[in-house]
Amino acid sequence: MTSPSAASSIESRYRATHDRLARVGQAHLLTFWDRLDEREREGLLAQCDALPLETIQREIASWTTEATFEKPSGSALEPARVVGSSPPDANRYRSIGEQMIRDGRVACFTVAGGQGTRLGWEGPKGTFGATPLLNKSLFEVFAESILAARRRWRGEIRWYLMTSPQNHHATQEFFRQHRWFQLGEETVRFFEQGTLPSLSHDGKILLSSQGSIALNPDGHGGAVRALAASGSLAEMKRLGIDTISYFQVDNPLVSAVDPLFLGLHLEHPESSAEVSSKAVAKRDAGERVGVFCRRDQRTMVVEYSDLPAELATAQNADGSLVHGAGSIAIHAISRAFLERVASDGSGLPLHKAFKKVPCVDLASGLIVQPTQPNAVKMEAFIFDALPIAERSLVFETRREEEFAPIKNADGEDSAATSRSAQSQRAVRWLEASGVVVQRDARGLCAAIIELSPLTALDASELRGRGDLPKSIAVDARIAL
Ligand code: UD2
Repeated sequence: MTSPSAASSIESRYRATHDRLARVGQAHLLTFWDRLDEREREGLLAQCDALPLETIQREIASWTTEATFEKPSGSALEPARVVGSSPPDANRYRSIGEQMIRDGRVACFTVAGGQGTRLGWEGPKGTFGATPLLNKSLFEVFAESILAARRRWRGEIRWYLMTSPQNHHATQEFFRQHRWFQLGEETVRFFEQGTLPSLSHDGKILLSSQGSIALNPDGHGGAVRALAASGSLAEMKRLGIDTISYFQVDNPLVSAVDPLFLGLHLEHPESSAEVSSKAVAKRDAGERVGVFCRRDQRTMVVEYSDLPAELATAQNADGSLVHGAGSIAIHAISRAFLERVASDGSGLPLHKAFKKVPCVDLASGLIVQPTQPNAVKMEAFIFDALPIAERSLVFETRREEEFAPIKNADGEDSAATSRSAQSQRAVRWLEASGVVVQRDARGLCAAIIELSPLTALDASELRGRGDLPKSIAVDARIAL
C-alpha cells in the first residue's frame, strides 16, 4: 500500500516534471502516466530527471534545415602534420616517458561501453576471447600489459574503465571472477558513461515503452563528463596522475603504456601536452577509420563516414593517400586538459545518426518496429577534443606492431585476422632475438605463437630474456 504522503510526493514530483518537460515541448513523455504502476512511475521520473534537456534543446535548435545533416564540407581540410615512427631523439623521449611511469603520473583508461554488435558477441566486448592459442580475453591481455609495465618500470599504474548501463555489472563481475587479473582490486576502477535519448525527426524524445525513454550510450566522448562526474579526475589529481593513456576495447596489439609516446606527448615541440594521438597509414581509401586532418591551424579527426569521397581517395604523386593518416584511437591525454573541457558546459559536439529505433506510438500506446530509420541517435566522440588543444601531436606508428582490432565476426578486422597479426608479431620479435623460426618451402611460417605481455612488452625486452627456445618448428603451437 502506498502511504498518502508518498502518493502526494510522487504527484507533486509528477507535476514539477510535467512543467519542466512542457516548457521544452517534451511533456508527451508522461502520456501514459495513469497506466503505470508505482515502480514504473518512479523509474520514468528518474529518467526524466536525468535528461540533459538544455543540451537536447540546443541540438534540436541547430536542426533548422535538412542541410544540418549533410556531411561537413571538405574544402578547407588539409592533411595533418605527422611525426614519423622513428623520431630524432627517440631515446630521450622514451626516458622521459619511463620517468613519468616511475613517478606514478600515468593511468590507463579504456572505453568499454560499446556493444559488440558487429562481432555478434553477447557479453561485454572486452570479455571476448582474443589470443591465438589460449583464447585470453581482451581484458586479460590489457591487464597483463599493465601488470608487465608496472613491473618493468616500477611504477604504480591505475586502470580506469568506462562501461555503459548495458554492460556495467557484467564487466565488473568478469573482473571479480578473474580476481582483477592480479592487478589489485583497488587499482581498477569502473564507472558508467551517460546516456542520451533518441529523438524523432521533429525533435521529440522517443519512448521505448509506456514507462521508459529510448536511451542510448552517449558515445566515447561521454568519457569527458563521466570521468569528471564519477570522481575519477579528482582521484587522479589526488594521486598525482597527470597523463591518461587512452585506448579502445578492441585492439589486443595496443601498447597500453608506451613510454616513447608518453615522452613525445609531454615534451615534443609539436605537442602542447594536452592530447596526442597515434596514427597508422590507412590500408586503403575505404578503411573504416577516421583520418587526421588540419583545418584553421587545428588538428582534428574526420570520421570515415564524414570524409567526402573525393578526399578519401585523393592520392599524392607517389600513389599514397593524401588523407592517409588513419586514427587507431590511441591517445595520451592530460588530466588538466580534460578537467578544462569537462568544466566548459557546452561539452563536445554531438554527432547524429539516423537509426531504426523501436518506439511507442503515442496514439495507440503500442510499440512500433520501424522498417525505415525513424530516429536520430546522438553520440559524442573523444577525438573532437583534439581541436580544442593548442597543439596536438600525431605520431605515426606501424600497423603490424600496434593495430589489429577485432570488430567483425569474419573478414577484415575479425578475430581471425587479429590472431594471425598477434602471432606474426611474436614471430618477428623472436627472429629479432635470434630464434630460428622454421618456414615451409614457400618461405611461409605456419607456426602459431602466443606471446604474453608478461613475457615481453616489446622486441627489445624479448631479446634480453635468456630462456627463449633456439628454434621453433614449422608447425609449432607455442604460448610463451
Ligand atoms: C573507431 C573510430 C574510428 C577508428 C577506429 C579504430 C569512432 C567514431 N570511430 O571506430 O575512427 O579510430 O575506432 O579502431 O570512434 N564506446 C564506448 N561508448 C559508446 C560507444 C563506443 O565506450 O557509447 C567504445 C567502444 O567500447 C570501443 C570504442 O568506443 O572501445 C570504439 O567504438 P566503435 O566500435 O563504435 O568505433 P569504431 O570501431 O567504429
